[in-house]
Amino acid sequence: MEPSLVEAVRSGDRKALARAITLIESGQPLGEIGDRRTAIVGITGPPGAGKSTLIAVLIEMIRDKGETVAVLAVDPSSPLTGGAILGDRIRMQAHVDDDGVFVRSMATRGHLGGLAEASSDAIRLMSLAGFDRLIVETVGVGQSEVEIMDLADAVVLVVGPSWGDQIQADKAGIVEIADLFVVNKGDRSGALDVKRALREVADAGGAKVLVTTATSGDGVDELLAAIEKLVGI
Ligand SMILES: Nc1nc2c(ncn2[C@@H]2O[C@H](COP(=O)(O)OP(=O)(O)OP(=O)(O)O)[C@@H](O)[C@H]2O)c(=O)[nH]1
Ligand SMILES: [Mg+2]
Repeated sequence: MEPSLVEAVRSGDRKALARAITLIESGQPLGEIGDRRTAIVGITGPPGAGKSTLIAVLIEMIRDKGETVAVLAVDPSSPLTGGAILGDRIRMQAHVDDDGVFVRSMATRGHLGGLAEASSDAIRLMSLAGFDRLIVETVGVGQSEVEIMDLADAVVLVVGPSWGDQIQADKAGIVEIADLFVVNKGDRSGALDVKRALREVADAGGAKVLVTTATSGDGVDELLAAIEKLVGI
């Protein structure tokens, strides 16, 4: 990519960042851009678990602390769950004119270079742009998610209260790469059973298991604190 554009991104130019990501989406390789500046927090999990809803609450909390935040949602919004795309959720919460929030979605299925490569380039670029926080949302529990999450400094796996049976059958290994587990929809029955099942796999690696209710915000402050501890501030 054009060095002057990369330099503009590094200097904090949000329009340049948006343009550079569009170029990546159209297949342009990023190349070497040097070290990242912002730690990458990956939030992944099955469709409809509540990842975007949680991220919208996290954005509120991060902004309340006076910090800036960028979010990349890779392949957002599964048509199966009817989940709103993250950008819509943020707009609903009136961050559309807030310069301290940058939200971008990337639909990359069928992308020439593959889902993992294009999104990895976009993530590296966003990490250069000088935000205090960087969150990446991916949907699913497959190999692409594992590849994207390889880039993250901390991986949070969000599941819903019906995910118990899936934990042992996790062939792609997303459970193994998670640093923190969240059972969302704590207001629904079954959440505590899933927490117990996750405990067994989490304990070995020392990862925490939290329960949240994204729609009410319950437990999300503990989630933010746990994330901050993982990426070290
Ligand atoms: N009852 C309940 N519903 C929730 C909770 N969190 C999210 N939801 C609902 O679950 C649905 C999916 O939420 P999303 O945040 O879009 O989930 P997602 O994991 O981002 O979904 P995809 O991006 O499509 O995979 C929406 O209708 C939310 O309102 C919760 O804590 N409790
Ligand atoms: Mg989502």
